[in-house]
Amino acid sequence: MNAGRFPEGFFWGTAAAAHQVEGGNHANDWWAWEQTPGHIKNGDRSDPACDHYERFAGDFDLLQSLHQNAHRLSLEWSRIEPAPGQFSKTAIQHYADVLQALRDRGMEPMVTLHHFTNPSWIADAGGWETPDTALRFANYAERVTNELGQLARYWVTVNEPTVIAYQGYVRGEWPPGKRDLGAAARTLVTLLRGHGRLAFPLTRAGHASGPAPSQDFFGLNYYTRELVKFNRHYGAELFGERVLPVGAPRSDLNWELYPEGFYRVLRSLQREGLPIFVTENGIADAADVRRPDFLLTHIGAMLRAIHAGVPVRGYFHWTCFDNFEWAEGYSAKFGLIACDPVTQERRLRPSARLYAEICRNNELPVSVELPPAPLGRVEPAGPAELR
Ligand code: GCO
Repeated sequence: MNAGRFPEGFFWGTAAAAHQVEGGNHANDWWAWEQTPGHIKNGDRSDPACDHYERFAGDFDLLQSLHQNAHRLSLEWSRIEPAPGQFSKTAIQHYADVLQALRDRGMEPMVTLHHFTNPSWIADAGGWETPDTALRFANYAERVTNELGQLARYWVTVNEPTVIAYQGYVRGEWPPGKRDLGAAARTLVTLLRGHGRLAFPLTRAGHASGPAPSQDFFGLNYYTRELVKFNRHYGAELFGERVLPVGAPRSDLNWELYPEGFYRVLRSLQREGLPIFVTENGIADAADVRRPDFLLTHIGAMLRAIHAGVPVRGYFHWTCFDNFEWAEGYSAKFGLIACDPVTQERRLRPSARLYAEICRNNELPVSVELPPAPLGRVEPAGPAELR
């Protein structure tokens, strides 16, 4: 039913974030957070991660050989602006080299300006709870886009602002480790202001006269659905207790695998009338037993949405290499390619080859039926269900 070709020029790639792959990021709030026992599973730390800061050229060779024609990455603010107003020429040149390396390999870069980490000096000044952070973020972003704007056409301002607020200020499991709904709300407002401040110079819409929207495409990160049921003991989470359908297929992190939801979200974005990029979609699956089916059913759902007229322009699988998965450390394996943080050996999982076939042919090789969604009895999602 869903076999078929994707539109010409469709972007196929993977997504990653600086702190999760680079190694050596010691000047941000996450590195400080990682030093406290109990914060990260197994006491893991983000250095060395995939040592991608040093190995990016070889890594891109590998992704290119897998027929990927695009790549989403993030810039590490704390490297670029290690102290207020002091910009590192070395770091900016490094990212220029990274973007040029992608271009040289025929891979379109998509650049995220903020992917969860804050320079230590931003965290010390109150992080995103402080209204000034919006301005500081805009200053950094303006400098970066001035210097690197010629090398990338696609820019993402802030990755998953709601996750920052939820994990850092509602659940308190990420820095700054607060449980305070008011702080979460303030954080969201500042993140939105930061986005708004710099989106207006960045977007094509910003050059038009009159009121302008603050984006010229949608970036969708889709992993799972979350079902909640009312529970009066869950005040801190707005009375929503997470539940999972009994018997539903799950990832290693206990996230339900639900491709139908991917289709539905894509359809719901159609009315916005903007191009859509799937900026993340993936699964923690160390054994790679569920990932092949995950790829086929989710890419099938995306193709079905395209056939229904949804303007999806590209798909970035999360992720290329197993990497530092925040509070889960190295225990959650999202990579198409396994990466050992000790030996730095890269090893292709079978899914990497399946995805390469899809990228090479710009086509879904088989007809995929979406599995029926179990929705009858539910059970508590359990502690592994972090978001
Ligand atoms: C997020 C991030 C990624 C994660 C990925 C898997 O969604 O939290 O953008 O940094 O690693 O989603 O959890």
